[in-house]
Amino acid sequence: MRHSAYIGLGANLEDRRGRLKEAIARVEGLTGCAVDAASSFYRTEPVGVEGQRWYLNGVIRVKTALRPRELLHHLLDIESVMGRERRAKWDPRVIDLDILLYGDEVVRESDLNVPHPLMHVRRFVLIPLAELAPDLVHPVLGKTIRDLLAWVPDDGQEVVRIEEE
Ligand code: A4P
Ligand code: MG
Repeated sequence: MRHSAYIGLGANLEDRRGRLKEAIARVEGLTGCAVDAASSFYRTEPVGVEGQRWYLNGVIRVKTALRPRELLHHLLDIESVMGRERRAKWDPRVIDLDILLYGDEVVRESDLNVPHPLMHVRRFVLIPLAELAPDLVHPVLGKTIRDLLAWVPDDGQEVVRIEEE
């Protein structure tokens, strides 16, 4: 498994914790992909949308032999078997799986953007990511995750770590 990638997980419909755990197990079950580390889960204030239920978010690190596009297709498959319906952009969702980082690679294509173009302004991404890799350097911005986090204002972006039961 040559590459290290970080995947952001989010859910804001029923049984959010169960959905995140199920998604992690499904990623672990992919051929050519092993889950190397998982962050805590966090209750997070919805960002960019009004009136939605709070999300549960987390981040995992995988070691993978899959190329970014192959990984994306597998993640989209997992979302769909888990019952995600795509209606409007940023609708509430049973599960959302985003490739945040894939090694130092930069991909800017219509259907695949890595690093995720909004990750550096989102506390619900940076806080769990900083748990796994505070000193990791963002390949485009050239700053560590810890530094990026220090610059993001926390108003409207409350993030609360939840304890494991
Ligand atoms: N796509 C492009 N780049 C990527 C990537 N790096 N990883 C394309 C995954 N997918 C990527 O995504 C639409 C298309 O994005 C995919 O088919 C893929 O080709 P989608 O998941 O269907 O649509 P979406 O989730 O509505 O859009 P997107 O851009 O994934 O939204 P985000 O960025 O996930 O934002 N607030 C809190 N607190 N927590 C959240 O998790 N999430 C969102 C959605 C808004 N507010 C939130 C949260
Ligand atoms: Mg998504």
